[in-house]
Amino acid sequence: MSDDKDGEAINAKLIAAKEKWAREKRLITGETDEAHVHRLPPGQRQVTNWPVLDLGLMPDVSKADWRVSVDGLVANPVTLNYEQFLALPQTENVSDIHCVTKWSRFDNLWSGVATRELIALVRPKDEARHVVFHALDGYTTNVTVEAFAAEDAIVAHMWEGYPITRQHGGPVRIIIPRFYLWKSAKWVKRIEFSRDDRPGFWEVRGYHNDGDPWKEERYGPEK
Ligand SMILES: Nc1nc2c(c(=O)[nH]1)N[C@H]1C(S)=C(S)[C@@H](COP(=O)(O)O)O[C@H]1N2
Ligand SMILES: [Mo]
Repeated sequence: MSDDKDGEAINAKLIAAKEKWAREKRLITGETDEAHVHRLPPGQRQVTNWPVLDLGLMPDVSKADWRVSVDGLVANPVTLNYEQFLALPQTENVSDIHCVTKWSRFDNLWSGVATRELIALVRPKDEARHVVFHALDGYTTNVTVEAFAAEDAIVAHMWEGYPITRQHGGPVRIIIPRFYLWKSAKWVKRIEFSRDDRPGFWEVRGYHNDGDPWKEERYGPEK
């Protein structure tokens, strides 16, 4: 009997505590960003490996032979070799990647050059609105200059502290975490600023032009 009473007393205490939390709105973070409320975009599942997806050509370029041009509608076009690329200010960031084939991988550590650093170097002209990535396998993909300039966008040469492998686009690839991974060109050789939008390899084959995983922009509007 007295056990029951103790139990009730404890319950009443717990309930009162939770009621107090509710009144105080305890545990509410104030974050309204979708990415923090639901970390997995709609239709995605989490993986812990890193699948390889590409056209299957897998260019094999050594660091000694690798070059990247950043050009088009810019005041100061440049072509950098690997050594010059590494001499630019380096940055690290952590981001989640989301593939249109429905896998997402959380917490990837990238090292490389922030896209903002490249923008500061080449100084895009006012008319530049779009960026086209050209890769060594002939692949292209397009983003807006605004998307290219995102704080977490990076021209990466390391993943988790290791050089990015050939399979994943090494020596150097683009990472733009806010879009599906098809926007992140592997084996990048040219970053071109342009006035007009130029849909890339998958964008002209039915993929969405923007590719925001949070809006599930997998495929483009019907034509
Ligand atoms: N150069 C190049 N970049 C590319 C591709 C490609 O075929 N060639 N495929 C894209 C697609 S569709 C995806 S899903 C991602 C896959 O990157 P991962 O193989 O490192 O996972 O690379 C993107 N970047
Ligand atoms: Mo993809």
